[in-house]
Amino acid sequence: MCGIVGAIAQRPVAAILLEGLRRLEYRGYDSAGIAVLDQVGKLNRLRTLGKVARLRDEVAAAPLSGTLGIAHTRWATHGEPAVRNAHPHICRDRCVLVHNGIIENHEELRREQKAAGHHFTSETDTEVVVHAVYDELTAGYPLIEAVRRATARMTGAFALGVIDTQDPEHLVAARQGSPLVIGVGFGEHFIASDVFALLPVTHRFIFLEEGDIAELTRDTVRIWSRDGELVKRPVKESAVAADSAERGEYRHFMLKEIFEQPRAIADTLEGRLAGNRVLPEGFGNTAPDLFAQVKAVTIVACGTSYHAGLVARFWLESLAGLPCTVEVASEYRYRRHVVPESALFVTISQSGETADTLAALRIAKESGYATTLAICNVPESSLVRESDLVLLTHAGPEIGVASTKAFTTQLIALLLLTTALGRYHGLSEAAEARMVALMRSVPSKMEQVLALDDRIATLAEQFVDKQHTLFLGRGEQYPIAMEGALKLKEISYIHAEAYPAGELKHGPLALIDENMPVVAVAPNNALLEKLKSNLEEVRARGGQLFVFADFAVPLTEESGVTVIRLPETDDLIDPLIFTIPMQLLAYHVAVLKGTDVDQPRNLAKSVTVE
Ligand code: HGA
Repeated sequence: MCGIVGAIAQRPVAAILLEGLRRLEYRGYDSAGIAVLDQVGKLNRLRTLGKVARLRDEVAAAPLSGTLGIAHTRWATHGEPAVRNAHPHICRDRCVLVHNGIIENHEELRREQKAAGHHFTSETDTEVVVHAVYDELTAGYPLIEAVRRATARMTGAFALGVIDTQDPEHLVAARQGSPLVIGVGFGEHFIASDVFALLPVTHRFIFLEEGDIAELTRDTVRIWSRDGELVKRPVKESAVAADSAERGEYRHFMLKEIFEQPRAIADTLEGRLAGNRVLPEGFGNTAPDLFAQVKAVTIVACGTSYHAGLVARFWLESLAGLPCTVEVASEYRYRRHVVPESALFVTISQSGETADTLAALRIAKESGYATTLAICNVPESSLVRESDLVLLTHAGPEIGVASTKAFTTQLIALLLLTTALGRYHGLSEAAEARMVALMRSVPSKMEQVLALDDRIATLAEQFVDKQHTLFLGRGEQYPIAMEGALKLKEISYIHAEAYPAGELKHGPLALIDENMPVVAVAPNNALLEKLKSNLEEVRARGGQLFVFADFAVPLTEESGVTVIRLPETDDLIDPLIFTIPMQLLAYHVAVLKGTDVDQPRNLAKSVTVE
């Protein structure tokens, strides 16, 4: 959420900053801004409402020259999306900064600063930071010290890029609770919210740690830790290709990412299997010993990742025999909990920077969990760095705000976890071999489902004019129904809810009429007969049913009942296979409705604020 980019170079930086913003746009896109210090020390700032392309057009019309600058793409937390609230924020033409995060004590600081004579031009929490840094600069402190002193008074989360217009030789960056990387070039240095922003200019990165403050010149980077010590952080080479976040021939990133799932699953399995077995070492060298001691599992995550956790609960309890609880991180972090004995604490997050999930992990570490494990798509993320064990999903960059391939790779990672843990809890070798074979079959089954794209595109026409949709599933398909409903509401703005089908008659059945399409996820499993009865309850009340069922399911199409046939699979991998038509349905409905599929309104990816 909110994208930051900054540069100090010997060449003009405006184009680099704008390209960085374009690559960060998935993080926020309600407004954007750029500030560049020109050769004569004059600061030029441009801010626009809406997407980065608009800012780019304005810069094209009024070019910005200069070799030191910062830029920002915003996802508003405090103050409506408006030009006056867009970053960079400036104090008295001297101090300029961009911010990602939330300053929790901004009201108190604002009161003080107003009393001291500062004039506020925005409703953002951010503005108190720029005034505070200004006060320290005018008290005579150099920029790095001014930022340190000012941020010492801030509570909450921030990643900052700061410039003093009277000091064109320095760019200062600070990180506390929001991600920030430094890009290392030759005679130039950069900052950004993630590595993708900077891939066109460098592949060498320093990942700032919590509490770090960095001072960048064209030739040097100096970093101080939260204790004020000058520290050395390693420079890491990124293997990610600069074009890995490009859309290619696809109309939307989301569609590209849906179609990438077979490859993403194969990549996530690679190196994690040996013959018929899962390699527990894939979770870390100490994993075999730690897994042997695990007696319970707690999973904490947000949004789509939470749905992955809910599926995993079925697997962990039924296959590994381990009690498992799953909770959304924003709830978990604010309640008292009982820590089960010898429990494994699992976090799931695409970005590894999800603020609530990260906070939950920190609480868990202090409250006595035996081991922590992160399932994550970004190797250098905070979640990965702070967990004992890690299983990286190899989904590649996911740019569409609605998560697709990150979800299914999380599911396969959780199946690997179930199998690895199961080994120490009574899962037989034969059962493990069967699970491994099924995992290996997922990519080809997914290819078969993707071939239904045209059929689902046609089906989508029946949803376009609807206000609501109900999704039904039972067992491990209930979280898949939840995920289907989430996808539909995120990108098509149709109100959608999921229910475990058995709950229908306890309330939601009252909603059923000819205007309420009902989507059911119906693999051929032990709960099928129960689900069929639930579907009859809908039909009897004139509801319009759309059933995604595998070939073996004895269901016939008739008036009011549309059946979409999927390849026959096995219970174990059904959640991965049945997710795909849910994604395609949401995608095609959104395209027909003409919404902004990759950047739906009000949302942003990588939720780094609470
Ligand atoms: N609080 C600041 C920055 C928002 C942000 O980081 N969003 O993810 C603002 O509202 O401008």
